[in-house]
Amino acid sequence: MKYNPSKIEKKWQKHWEKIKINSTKDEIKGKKNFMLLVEFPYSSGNLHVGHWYTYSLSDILARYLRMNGKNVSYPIGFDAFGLPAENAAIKNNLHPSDWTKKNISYMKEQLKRIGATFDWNREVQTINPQYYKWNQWIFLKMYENGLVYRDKTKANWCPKDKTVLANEQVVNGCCERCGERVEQRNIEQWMMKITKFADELFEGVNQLDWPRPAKIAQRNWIGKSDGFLINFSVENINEKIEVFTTRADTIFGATYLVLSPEHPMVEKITSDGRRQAIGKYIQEAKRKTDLERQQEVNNKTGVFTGSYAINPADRKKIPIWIADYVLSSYGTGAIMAVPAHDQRDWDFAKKFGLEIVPVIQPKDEELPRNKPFLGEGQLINSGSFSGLENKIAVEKISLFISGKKSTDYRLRDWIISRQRYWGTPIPMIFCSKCGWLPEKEKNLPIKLPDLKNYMPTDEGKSPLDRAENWKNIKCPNCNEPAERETDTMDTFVDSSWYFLRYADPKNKNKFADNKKIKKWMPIPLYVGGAEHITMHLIYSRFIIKALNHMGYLDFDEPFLARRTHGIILGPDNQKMSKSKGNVIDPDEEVKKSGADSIRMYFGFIGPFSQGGSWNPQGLNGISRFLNRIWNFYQEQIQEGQKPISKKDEEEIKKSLHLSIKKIGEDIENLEFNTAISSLMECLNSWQKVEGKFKKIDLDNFLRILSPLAPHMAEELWQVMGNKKSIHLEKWPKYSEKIISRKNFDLVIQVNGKVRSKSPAPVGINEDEAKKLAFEDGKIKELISDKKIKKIVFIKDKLINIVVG
Ligand code: ANZ
Ligand code: ZN
Repeated sequence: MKYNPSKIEKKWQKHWEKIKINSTKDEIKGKKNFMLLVEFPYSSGNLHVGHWYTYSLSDILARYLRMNGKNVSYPIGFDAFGLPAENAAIKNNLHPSDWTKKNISYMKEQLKRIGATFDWNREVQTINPQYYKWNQWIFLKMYENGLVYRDKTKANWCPKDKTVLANEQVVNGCCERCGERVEQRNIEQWMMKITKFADELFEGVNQLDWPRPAKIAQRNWIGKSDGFLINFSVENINEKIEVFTTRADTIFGATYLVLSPEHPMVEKITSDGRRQAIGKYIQEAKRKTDLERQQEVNNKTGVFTGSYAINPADRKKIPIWIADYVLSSYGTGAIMAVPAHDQRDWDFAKKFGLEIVPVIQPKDEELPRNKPFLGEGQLINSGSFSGLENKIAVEKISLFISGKKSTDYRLRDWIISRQRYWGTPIPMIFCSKCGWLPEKEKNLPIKLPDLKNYMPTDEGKSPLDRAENWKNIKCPNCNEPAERETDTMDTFVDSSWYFLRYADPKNKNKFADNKKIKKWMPIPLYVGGAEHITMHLIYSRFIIKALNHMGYLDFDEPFLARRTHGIILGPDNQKMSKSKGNVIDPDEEVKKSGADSIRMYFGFIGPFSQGGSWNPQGLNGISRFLNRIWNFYQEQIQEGQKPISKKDEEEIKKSLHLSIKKIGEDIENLEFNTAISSLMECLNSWQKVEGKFKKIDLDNFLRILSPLAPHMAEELWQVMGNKKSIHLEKWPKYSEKIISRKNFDLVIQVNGKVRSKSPAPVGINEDEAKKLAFEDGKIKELISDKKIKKIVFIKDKLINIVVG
């Protein structure tokens, strides 16, 4: 029989579904639960190669863990609200609902074709009102607990997508979704108070088993800084300006102060002659994003206020400036500028001719003349502190000028309102008499109305504003006419807790039952892309901490371990894109080569964390390998073969057990490429041997093949006469003794002359050595009809057959 994947794969996929290999009970006696989480796909299109890569390789781990006694749930769902889906729908001239539903049903078929053992009973779709009801519920609970608030702030506005974006969704000043340059608009927004958890989010990273870059990205995003608050009094005005600095040691070099244009004291300290210039400057600063303000390296702008402050260290008079390189949203919105030791301050001082006073002398070198010195050294020009190591001076100086210890974070609160249609309605009501009121819990879910015209508007209003019947309601408080909030939620709210729902996807009374959550959470392993290193992972950690803080969860980190997968590039080593014409259609590939070949090829392409480039030859190589396995078993089941020799059996067992060990370890470490190499080595050494193999060895080989090529392994398993599914089998045990067994070349002599050599395990006895010698073809011939007179055996060396 020939290997025909398209014939066997469908058959087994149906069978597995029937015998429920993949649907997990909440509890199985004697087994530990393990929820293997993979990021659920956006349903803005079909599955692309990247999805297939992640989902099929993670499935290898899921199957392996099942064989190793874990009660594994491998759930999946669809992240179906949001900008990308809505934009794609508009482009395709379909209602977002029709578009996403169509995608979901096609994606489901695709997911089944990979042969992945997804736990379909736990499927979640974020567009299901029974799902987003809990977005609304979480929002209301957070509102009750002061973790949601409304504020008019400078927000990032994407002119193309016509919506506000969170800071995390702005990459280098552009919309993360469409690449358009983001503008600043002052809009009232719903915000989630992620900053309340800044320290917990920062410290919590330490205990996580995550890739280093992911941990670093989390810490950088939160941006914790330990420093001091220092007061500068203003000359002739009874006011103090507080600055935040991490470098109290440099205070004797502070030659001017800078306030951000938004600083509340600007008005007060501006001298009359400077008022006009300052007013104009403030207007200009308003148009820039924080990022632009920080990036303007060569073009620092600013204006002098006309006022002076007193440096508390040496009582010197220093000018107070206003400049937009100081942000209002960080520290106190005011700085002491030390141009000799800070690049931004240096640029500014050079441009405006301000004084530069060096206060740190580097150890064995001169102070640079045309740039600031940023390193460590000894204090100079610093009164009684001169001579101290600058690091040691930090605490001493801050004591001297009565600075207050203070920690600051770069993290900003999360703006979650979007002026777009395709999202969860925000469950708030505005009454002109009573103000903002939360929707009653019993009215949830507030369903997204079906709108014919869902196109975004230019004036920053949500399309839901057109849903008159939906929008206009009675105030729950005074019964007068009131209006629903028409903004919808950022999709990242939907995905910040979806994994909780996997524990109990159909629950009507809670986002998930506590007992069930306990059985599965926190998630032991989360597999996903490097692009989610901040947004999704920060938001999820935040929402879990918030739920924990409000008493709804008893853990506060959702993902104990995280592994990142690489990406699959096109055959030309470029990122796949339609315009480059290098897109690989996984459906076509599966049709041609079968899911098992694709799975194994993905595994083989490179380390999972790095991905690799698609190479048709590589895929052919894997298909040939699978064919070799197939043909090997076809030969093995034929009748009338001689059993293999004892010696060969030793070799067979050794390479098999080595593979059992290696493949197991590799799969656990998500190193599928080396696992597959080891399987190849095993088959290579097996194919050097002729004769009928022992069934137990043949069965064990299929067991270790089964997570990698589940369909073929199942088919051959049945061909071998086994009845139950191979995917209910245990991972075989290897024997350390067999693996570590060493071979030596047993020298075989006849009448004292070396006639042959045979690999033999170290320590074999005379009888075993005799057997090996008599099995040897050459020796057999030489002694065929002769009489054996004597045998000389030297352990671990030689055997000499004396014949007459
Ligand atoms: C004096 C000084 C001297 C500073 C020196 C740095 C170097 P990190 O570490 O990122 O937290 N800073 C404070 N508030 C700011 C704001 N709102 N906008 C822009 N810059 C601000 O940075 C802390 C440093 O950033 C602070 O320490 C302050 O400058 C500046 F040789 O104070 B430093
Ligand atoms: Zn009212």
